Amino acid sequence: TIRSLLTSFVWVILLLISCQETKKPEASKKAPKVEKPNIVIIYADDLGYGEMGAYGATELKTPNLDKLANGGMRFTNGYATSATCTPSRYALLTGVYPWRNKNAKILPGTAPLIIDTSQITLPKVLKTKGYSTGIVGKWHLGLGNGNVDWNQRIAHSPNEVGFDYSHILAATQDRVPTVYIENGHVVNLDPNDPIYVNYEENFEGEPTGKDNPELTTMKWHHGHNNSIVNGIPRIGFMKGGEAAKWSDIDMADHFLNKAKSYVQGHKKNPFFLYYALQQPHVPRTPHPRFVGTSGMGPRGDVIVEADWVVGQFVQMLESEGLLENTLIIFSSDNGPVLNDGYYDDAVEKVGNHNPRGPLRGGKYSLFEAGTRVPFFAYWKGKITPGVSEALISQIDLLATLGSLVDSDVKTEDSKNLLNVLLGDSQEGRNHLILEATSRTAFREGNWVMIPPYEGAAVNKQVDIELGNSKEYQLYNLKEDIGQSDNLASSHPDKLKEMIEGYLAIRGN
Ligand code: NG6
Ligand code: CA
Repeated sequence: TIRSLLTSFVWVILLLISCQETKKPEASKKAPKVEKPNIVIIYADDLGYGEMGAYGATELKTPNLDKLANGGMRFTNGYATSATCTPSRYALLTGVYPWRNKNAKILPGTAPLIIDTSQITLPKVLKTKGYSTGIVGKWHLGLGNGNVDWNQRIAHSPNEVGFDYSHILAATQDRVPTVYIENGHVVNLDPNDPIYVNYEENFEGEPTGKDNPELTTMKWHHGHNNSIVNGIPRIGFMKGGEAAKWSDIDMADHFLNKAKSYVQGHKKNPFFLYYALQQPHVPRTPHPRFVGTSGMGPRGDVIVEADWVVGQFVQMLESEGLLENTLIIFSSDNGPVLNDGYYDDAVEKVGNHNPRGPLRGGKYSLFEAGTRVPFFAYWKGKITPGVSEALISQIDLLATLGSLVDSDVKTEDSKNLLNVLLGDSQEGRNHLILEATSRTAFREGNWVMIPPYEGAAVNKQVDIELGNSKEYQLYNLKEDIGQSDNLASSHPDKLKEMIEGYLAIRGN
């Protein structure tokens, strides 16, 4: 009988094993769809939560963006890590919270590269899986080692942190050097007219916005009164490099053409393109064919222009037969600002358009509009159109896209939210640290806690509430998306829990 017991035992084991084997294919069906699509991240500069039709804009027409947003997974709780550019871009590419790096602040055009060349980056991860990697557009993460000779190859550029190809503007459209840089070389530089850049002092004899207003076609409101290029006074001083200077009004077309030719040159293998638009950051310089199209002055016009370039880019993917095999992610590096330093009618002509949507604050702010931004993923035939309330941050793209290409790359801060991105799950992050000009706040579930900060409540120059208060602030975003009702004193237990959660990540 022991024998018969043993035989039945063996049978049971065999049965179990065979069951498991027949189950396997089913299980893998449920796993995230792992293929190797091309990946494109289109990243706007200072585009607010309420600036696209798909996010509730009524006055501004963004048909091309809306088509992608409504045809993909559109996030209503999608965040940039920060309320300014450099830190958000740092997190997007490295998967590391920018407040962990003291250099991740708005950078001058002469700042050294702030990503360590040995650090993990999104393009590096994709490269290990056979991707070609390119960046076209705004960089703003520093170049060189702090003492760049712009007339030589710049040794520390996007190419040293994972991009095979780069065609960039160094910092911002309002900062010198106002030239394009391709794979570390200033484009169109005439060796007989070398280029020099300095953020401390002017070069002798060079006009500035401050001293030569008669030479400017755009007037500065605050900052922006150093070297004048194309009639626009900039931040920082520059000399020489005449032939290399970009044309502001042609910038959108210029980057679009570079983005298109990058794709066309790399379509045989999977590619990753980081297409970083310059709009609607200042100076707002729409191409003449977009002037007047929004009725809101240059700021609205460059958003219409940005929408158009996205439409053109997608049309190219379609005509190349690449649309079904390309995942497109769209977002913005921080929230909106109207007057960011030039008199350009942004405030005067905004009319009924509400760049921040229902949110409070804007660029530079710890309130929601600083960091909550348009965020959607479009993948024709793969992502079923929908709206997701899941909490997701750009910092998660490293682990998420890593997972998509079958890499198990991890950082402490980046979460693999592939199922969320593809719409198979609504379970996003539990919590997120929000950052604005080195101040931080904590979101957990639907609650957000802003610790006390010294400093002005409002930045008067840009007319934005920064989120500073001497008191703790606690908001329930589910009931109060506009953050009008501070519940800190009426909900002491919740406040305590939020402070503990915050300190556990942020440290004391
Ligand atoms: C600020 C500039 C602002 C903009 C910003 C960077 C002044 C007074 N203001 O210092 O115009 O350039 O930096 O914007 O100079 S960001 O989107 O790149 O972070
Ligand atoms: Ca920005």
